[in-house]
Amino acid sequence: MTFTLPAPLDAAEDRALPDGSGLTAFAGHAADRLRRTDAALYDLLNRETARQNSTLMMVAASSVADPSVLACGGSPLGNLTAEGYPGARYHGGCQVADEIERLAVQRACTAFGAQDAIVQPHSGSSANLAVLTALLAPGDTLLGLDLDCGGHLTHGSPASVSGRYYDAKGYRLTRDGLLDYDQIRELALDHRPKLIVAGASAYPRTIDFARFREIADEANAYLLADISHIAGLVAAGLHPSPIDHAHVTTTSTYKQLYGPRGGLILLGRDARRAGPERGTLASTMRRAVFPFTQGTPDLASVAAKARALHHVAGAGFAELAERLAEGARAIAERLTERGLRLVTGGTDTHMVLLDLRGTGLTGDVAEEALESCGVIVNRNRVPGDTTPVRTTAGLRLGSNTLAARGMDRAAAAECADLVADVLDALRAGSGTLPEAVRRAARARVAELCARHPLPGYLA
Ligand code: DSN
Repeated sequence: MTFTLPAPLDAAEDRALPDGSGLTAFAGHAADRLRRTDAALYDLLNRETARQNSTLMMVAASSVADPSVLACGGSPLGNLTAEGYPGARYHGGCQVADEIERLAVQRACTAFGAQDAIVQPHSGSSANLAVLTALLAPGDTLLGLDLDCGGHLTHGSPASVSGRYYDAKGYRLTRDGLLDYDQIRELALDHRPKLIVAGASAYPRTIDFARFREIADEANAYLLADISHIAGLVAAGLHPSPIDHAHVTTTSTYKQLYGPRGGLILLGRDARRAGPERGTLASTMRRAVFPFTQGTPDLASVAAKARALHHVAGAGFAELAERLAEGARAIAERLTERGLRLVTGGTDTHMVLLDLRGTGLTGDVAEEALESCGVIVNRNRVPGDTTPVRTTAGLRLGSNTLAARGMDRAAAAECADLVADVLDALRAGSGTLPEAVRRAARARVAELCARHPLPGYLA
């Protein structure tokens, strides 16, 4: 691919907006400037927008942010350098940013019933690493769900700092793919970890955070709850909340919170208890983010979090969360009726994990065939999987974006039928999808997307 350098705007074109034009004019002006100065990038961004509009996003770790969230992220606030926290910055010019960050903190606390929140982490992973570095010394023991059983890289995988710099032990699942609290307790009492992580990237069932806290207390460990995948269900009261059970809770903001790329650290009843060194647990977490593991925050992203959290704390969010839980149940039921095997046999969340063992298919082949039809999912390892990580014996599906499109149970079941039809044809074709099946599936995707457009997006 060759690129030509964009031509600079001539003086007549390179005009500023008149004073008082406001953000609405700025956004249009900014996009127009991009179009005129960098057609290649402008076209790529347009293509990506069109792709999102015209495909069924069923990746469980994703969602779609309201355009007003994206507007915050693209605002001139992103120009501000502002290390520190509201009222205690290391740079001037932060009066407005301070108000915005305080608003984000207040909305995070309201949405989750938390006592305190840190809204600066650049991602869920950054939030987790900040917590680990604040509560553990290098070499200390932590106990998290094994990556192969659905844990996250930052929960102790040797591929991450969390497994390289700490002595990471992993708990596994029962034969039915469920968390085994007796085993977790046994491991906690044997290894005496300083921190236990409750949370997962690929676990479709309810997590008993109260039980985790009992185990952590018995083992004299901190409990970190990572609710990245289920934060929306937690906020809506459709999954038990860890906020007052865990010492610290983390989440990313771009999954079930329908927010920007970013993370949050939340504290409940333990916020004011003493931290491991000085100050409270809350002030320890604040220092853990800045200056310990991050520098300047992305305040445009903080504003976008504030916008998304306003929605999460608002009246309409429970309906959306209900729809995504219903949608996932409908997908699980329909796939089961169609003869496919699900890890744990179903779901309590937005997530459905398909176990492809015995079908002759692998996750990579299934993912690629579905994508060629406009259905976006991700290959995922399933408990007991012996395939390489980029092959996998499973698929992970989720309902976050379908719910945002307004899809009810029936529409979600249609999506599941589409998935099952493609997988059936792929099996019959020994891993090759017949062109006629692909064409028919694409037409169904186009029809579903047209019937349920992404709210607020360009058609
Ligand atoms: N944590 C990764 C996942 O679950 O896919 C990315 O968000």
